[in-house]
Amino acid sequence: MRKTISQDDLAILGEVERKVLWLATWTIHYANHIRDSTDGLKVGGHQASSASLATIMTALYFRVLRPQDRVAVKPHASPNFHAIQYLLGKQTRERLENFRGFKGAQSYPSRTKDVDDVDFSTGSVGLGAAQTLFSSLVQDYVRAHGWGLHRPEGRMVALLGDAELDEGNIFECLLEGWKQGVRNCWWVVDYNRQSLDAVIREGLWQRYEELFRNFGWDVVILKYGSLLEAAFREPGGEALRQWIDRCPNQLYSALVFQGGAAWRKHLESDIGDQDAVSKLIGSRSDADLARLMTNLAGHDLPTLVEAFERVDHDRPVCFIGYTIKGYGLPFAGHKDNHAGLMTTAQMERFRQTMNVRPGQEWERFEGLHETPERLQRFLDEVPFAAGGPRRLTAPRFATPAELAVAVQPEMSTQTGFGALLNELAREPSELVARIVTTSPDVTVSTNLGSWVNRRSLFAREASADIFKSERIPSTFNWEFSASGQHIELGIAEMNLFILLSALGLSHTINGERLIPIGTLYDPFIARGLDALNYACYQDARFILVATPSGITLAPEGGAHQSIAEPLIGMAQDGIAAFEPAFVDELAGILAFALDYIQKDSDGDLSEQNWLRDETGGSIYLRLSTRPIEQIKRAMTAPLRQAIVDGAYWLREPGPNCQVVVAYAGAVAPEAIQAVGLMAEDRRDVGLLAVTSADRLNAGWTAAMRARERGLVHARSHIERLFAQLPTNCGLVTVVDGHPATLAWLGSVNGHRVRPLGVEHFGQTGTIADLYCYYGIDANAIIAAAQAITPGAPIRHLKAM
Ligand SMILES: Cc1ncc(C[n+]2csc(CCOP(=O)(O)OP(=O)(O)O)c2C)c(N)n1
Ligand SMILES: [Mg+2]
Repeated sequence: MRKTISQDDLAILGEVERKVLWLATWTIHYANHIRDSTDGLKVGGHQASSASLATIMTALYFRVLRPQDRVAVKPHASPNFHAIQYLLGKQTRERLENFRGFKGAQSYPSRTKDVDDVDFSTGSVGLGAAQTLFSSLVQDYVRAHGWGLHRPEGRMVALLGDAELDEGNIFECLLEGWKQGVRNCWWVVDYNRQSLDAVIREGLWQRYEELFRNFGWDVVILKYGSLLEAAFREPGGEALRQWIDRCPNQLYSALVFQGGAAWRKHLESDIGDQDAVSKLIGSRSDADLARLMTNLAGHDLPTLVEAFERVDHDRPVCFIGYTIKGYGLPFAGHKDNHAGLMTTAQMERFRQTMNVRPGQEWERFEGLHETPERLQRFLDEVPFAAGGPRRLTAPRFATPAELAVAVQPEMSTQTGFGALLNELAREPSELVARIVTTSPDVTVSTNLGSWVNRRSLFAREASADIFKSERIPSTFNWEFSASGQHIELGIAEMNLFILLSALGLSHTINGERLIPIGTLYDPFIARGLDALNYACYQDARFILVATPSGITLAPEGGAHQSIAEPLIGMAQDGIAAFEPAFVDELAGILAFALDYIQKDSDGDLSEQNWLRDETGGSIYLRLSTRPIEQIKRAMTAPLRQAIVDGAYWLREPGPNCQVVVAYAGAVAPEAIQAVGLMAEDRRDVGLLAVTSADRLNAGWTAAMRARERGLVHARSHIERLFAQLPTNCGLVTVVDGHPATLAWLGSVNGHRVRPLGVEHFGQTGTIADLYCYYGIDANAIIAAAQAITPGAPIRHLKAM
């Protein structure tokens, strides 16, 4: 349905646009020149970038968007967003005054740090746009399963800078979106032809247009505004159009910066003395000529509103909106304007042109022509803001205390994971119905195959497995249906993490909770790391299962063998990392994980529980393909708790303990063997099974901080475990990963420590070859123990 905007509505929208530009510009100026508490780090990139998007954002937020729509805002347009929310009464003056300050409005829109309803956190360019695409897919997933149908379908909208399209993840997600039939997704490109350093290449829009069309998107090029379009219809207008169409980006930018007289000079000398067009140019003052020549569609409200409202389908749309970086400000168009900041004198002039009286800078309606009553009525009726809280909530699903799994005498954690999911897949519970698995082309090799056989693949349109209908035997049944619970992705790991981010925010975006589980090979976490970081930053909730891992993946060799990932697991905020050795441990951790990812983190974090478990988070399980002998034991509640807290004594150290071996993950057999072989030569040896270096470390750090703040009784799990250890015993730690993962254990009580692990790229070989070569086998553990503890030589130590 084509709607046209009335002159009345247009007038008021124009007033609002002025106000958005003013408030965003003033907010940045205030932070730098008035509050002046930015530690010398002046705001770069905000003033010009915000001005570039001010009109587009005004058209969207105050006219086009609906409460069910969700938006990812280009990082440097954050001041516009906060200004818009301020006008709508959702942002405070204090926070604007404190823009970029401690607890003030954030430099880049942040779901977790801002209070004004940011839908998606942005900052790392390219990720916000992809987040909207995957959020559209998640919305479809949710609705295809029959959930949330009482709510209207929303559009997922990204406002992105033209230089963001340089990021590879953009293309990865476009391809995936095409495969999955993405709908209801709008990308609005702020085509100001400037990035941070430079003016961009000529004709990029054509590349974009072809690219988006190839991926099935509708492309709407918004080039000229209504003034220019009207001028083109005047006599001589066609010559003007040809000139501007051919004008190189650099020259156009330079003329924008220089203003009316420069436009006239160039136009006259380029077009020459042609009657009609000379008249067209000559009839305008310098100021009018400048206004005409900079009247690009991205700064023209009627054109924008009309273009947005004309869309009457749910196919994805890319709008390429021509804009001017710094539009309306003195450095408009200047190629160095990214970090440009208006001087106090320039701001003073701008204040006057905006009719803002000194001291009235924060007044919402100051300097506008419409009456405050009329403006307020308009704001009260803005459709986008009419829907109540934008953050939705969803109830938690009850989780079982224990998960069923048949533990074989020998088993790997990866096999255990497959078996656990296979068992879960049989259960008709609500929780299991909400599980959605996904994997970047490693579904079968990460052992999700039997889960997928039972729960099938998701697609909005069903399709049969031809191998099955042709009766060709196959272990896997790849049937697609709208009720399927596995989303099969192409190999791009960035897409995995952005999809997990979108799935993991479904409770708050769609009001429907999902339990996302994503699998990939451990080394390829690095491939999607920034997307993982942003997923965690916006508090998305998911379980990441990374397998295989480490040099234990022996024959695969070299860089396929992950080294740094345990440290990533420790250092990455928002995700708790585990590396179990035994399948019963994994079962306990997975049961914990299903509950943990559903906990909510509203309100201040309490340090009552040193692991901040009350706030929940995501989970990372580092698993292995190495089958190891399982321990026959009954799982007790205290053992389960210790596993979840990060460690337990597999063999308690005696009162005269000389050595403790602390291991994590697949090297358990080596640690167990080494302890057995040392027993005759070292007293009371202890064996510590570490299931989560991350949580052990986090609890320890938090408890120390709490004690320093006066909570003298604060104790962490590792401090309790080490409480009885003699001070002079030695500590050997071993992990198939970087040795720093466990090396810190020596600092807990000041024990001498020898950390074993892998510091250099892997090799092809057998597990035995590699454990020996990198020094994480039983012999290396014994050698380390001998080196750091006094006493007779350990008899079983082979000559190395
Ligand atoms: C992944 C990433 N790399 C680099 C940056 C630093 N950076 C911030 S904005 C920007 C250029 C943005 O250009 P564009 O997207 O065209 O937006 P504009 O400044 O024109 O508004 C760069 C390189 C970033 N934020 N994220
Ligand atoms: Mg740009």
